[in-house]
Amino acid sequence: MTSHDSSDIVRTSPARMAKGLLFVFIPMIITLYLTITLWHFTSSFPPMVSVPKPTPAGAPGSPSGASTAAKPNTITIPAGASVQGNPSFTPATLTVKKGAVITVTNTDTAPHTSTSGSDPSAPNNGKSWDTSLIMPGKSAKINTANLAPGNYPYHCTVHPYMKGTLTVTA
Ligand SMILES: [Cu+2]
Repeated sequence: MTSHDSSDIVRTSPARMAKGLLFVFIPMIITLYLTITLWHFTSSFPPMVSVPKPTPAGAPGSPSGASTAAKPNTITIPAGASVQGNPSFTPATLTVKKGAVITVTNTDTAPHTSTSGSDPSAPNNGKSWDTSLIMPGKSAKINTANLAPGNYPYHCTVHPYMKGTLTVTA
């Protein structure tokens, strides 16, 4: 009965195959799920990346960069910014490396935007970026990955006298 033996092998193989595949795919799916979950978690807390705060005191091993950047890649809209003459964006000029993702935080009581272009009538108004309305206490991101190095004046569409400059370096 050799034919019985061979049919037995044929019948068990798919079962083993399925088991093997399950052992491969279940950990794969779990890993994928965890990766995606942690990815979102990590990207939703960008300030946590800048943990090495205590190092700049000593910092003998880091001669490059990290010298002047106190609040890297951050623009703050201070309270009172909606009143003409008050500081509108701090720092007024922010310099970042191409690819940096800037967080614009509105600490004022009025909604504001950061919109590229020197004013709402500029031909390039909003062409490079537009956060749209940032509500009080909220923040928005400006991604510089697709911006060519250079100086970018920007303004607030709600209060066109609110102006700032973003400088992107290579
Ligand atoms: Cu505004």
